[in-house]
Amino acid sequence: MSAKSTGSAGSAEKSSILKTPDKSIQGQAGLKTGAEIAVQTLIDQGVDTMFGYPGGVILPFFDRLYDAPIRFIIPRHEQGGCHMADAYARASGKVGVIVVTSGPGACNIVTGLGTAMMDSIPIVAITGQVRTELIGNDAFQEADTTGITRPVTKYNCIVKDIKDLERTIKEAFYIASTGRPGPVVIDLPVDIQVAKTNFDGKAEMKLRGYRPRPKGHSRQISMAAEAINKSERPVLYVGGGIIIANAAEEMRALAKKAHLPVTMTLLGLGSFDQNEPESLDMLGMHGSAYANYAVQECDLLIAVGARFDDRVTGKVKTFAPHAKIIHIDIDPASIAKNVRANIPVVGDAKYILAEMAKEVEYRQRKEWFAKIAQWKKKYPLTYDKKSTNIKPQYVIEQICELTGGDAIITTGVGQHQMWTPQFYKFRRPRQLITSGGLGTMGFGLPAAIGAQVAQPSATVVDIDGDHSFNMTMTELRTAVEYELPIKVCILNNGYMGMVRQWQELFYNRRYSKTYLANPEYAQVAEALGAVGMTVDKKADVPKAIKKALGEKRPCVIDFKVEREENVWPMVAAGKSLNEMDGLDLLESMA
Ligand SMILES: Cc1ncc(C[n+]2csc(CCOP(=O)(O)OP(=O)(O)O)c2C)c(N)n1
Ligand SMILES: [Mg+2]
Repeated sequence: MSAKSTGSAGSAEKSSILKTPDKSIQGQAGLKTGAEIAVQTLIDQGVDTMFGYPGGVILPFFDRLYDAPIRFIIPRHEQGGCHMADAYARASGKVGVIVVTSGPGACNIVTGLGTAMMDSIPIVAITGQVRTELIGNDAFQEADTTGITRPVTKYNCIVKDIKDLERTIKEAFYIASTGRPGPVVIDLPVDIQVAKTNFDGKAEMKLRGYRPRPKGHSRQISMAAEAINKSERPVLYVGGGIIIANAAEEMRALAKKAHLPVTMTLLGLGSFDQNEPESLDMLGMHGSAYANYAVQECDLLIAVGARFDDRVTGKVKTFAPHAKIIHIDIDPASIAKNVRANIPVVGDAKYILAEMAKEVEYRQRKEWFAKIAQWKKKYPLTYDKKSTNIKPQYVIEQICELTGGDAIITTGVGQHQMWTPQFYKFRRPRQLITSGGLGTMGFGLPAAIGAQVAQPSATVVDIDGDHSFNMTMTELRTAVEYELPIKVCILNNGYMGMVRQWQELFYNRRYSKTYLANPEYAQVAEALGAVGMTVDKKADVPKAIKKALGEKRPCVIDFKVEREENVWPMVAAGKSLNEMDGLDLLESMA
């Protein structure tokens, strides 16, 4: 095989990933192989970028990619590839595409699919499969891919007849990207990839049972607007759905027109500029005290594109006890699943919020905003700024400052993931890319790669934990290979910090199995072809960040941060949202 097909660092590969498709590879009708049909249908769906890793039973498909006008990114591990496709989707608003082989390849994307499923991210995954006649025989590299991926996909299927292939791919894109989006797997046996049929690109979808309803009921919308007009103490609580629906503008207009304080979930961050006076920042387990208090004392909670996750609600029984609840969501199954809804509105947030905005009136709500201002003053999100050690929060503040609050930020999972929304002030949708629902360690680095592929001119920073980075650090080589200038900032506390925090608080400081000695990350980075830096003095933090921001190569900065810092405030699992620990500490540092 040539350098082009193996994806080595050869110049042919580098130039091919920059190529944007300008022409169809198979323009005319006629007999085509399954592999040709699959690749052409993907191009017809607007796909110009794919992630994937080859193997035996997906070879006919990969052969079609040899000279196809598609940017193709090969990760070092299929899990990384799936997170890249996911982050590509989150950063671009398009569908992410990942192609892998059967058996081990398909099994390796399960975590990535689960991550996308929990956060409603549109991915189409094509998995090679053994020949149809061998299925069920324990053939070499056979896995029951549809069985394994059923609970982590919005939809999956196996194509057993080449005549169904084009239609199935079109349906996959439609299902992945409409309604409440999610990942779709198409399992594609190798014999279907080489079979031939007539192809004209005109197959129609047959999805009788699947009909997302974008328009909300007009009476429900009016009822919601009326409730807002009557409310003395409203809170707008928005989730990732607002970003997925591209409805941030409509939400902002509604919040401004009706004068509503806005709190966001981890995935909703960026939908409302955190620098705006109405922003209450994030709510929930590690949300701000002012957001949590506001929710507990509000008389009206307007939930949009959010699903009342347990990390948001705390003890459900005592959640927002005085509030009437409006719940707007495209997914009827999400409404009233965890928390009662007084006014449910099923539909597309973009349309519904625009309609609602027409009917709402401005109200001053002086007392309510004064109360919120008091909480903000008393319990700010802060930390010990006088410490001479490198506080992880300080590093994030510096990253925010030096990127002008404008970078795309990805994260791993743990304490650093919670400090990120506390100390980086997000301004716009698709700026924070993080695994919310599944909480997948190892997401940050491949996500930064996927985001940089989607937004080549953006500054992309992965704020990572040491142990999260450990899980997928091999992908640093992928960033080097494709010359993606991502910046990885490891908040290296040596610990699996978030788990250590729970052990400190709830297991009597018995740090059982949460410490592992790490490698020198700067050396790892250099060995993989990236720039590596180590920072162990507070004064060097801004210098290192500036240097990384000016680099064209991928960079890794290993910040040796305070090892036993905790995330505050904290609503312990099962507690009510207003029962926060750490408030005294925040108050003393206010
Ligand atoms: C794949 C995976 N395994 C285990 C966990 C459980 N877990 C949550 S946070 C965490 C520790 C994270 O450590 P690190 O990445 O160093 O971040 P820190 O909390 O120290 O900032 C663990 C083990 C997880 N979320 N994901
Ligand atoms: Mg750590």
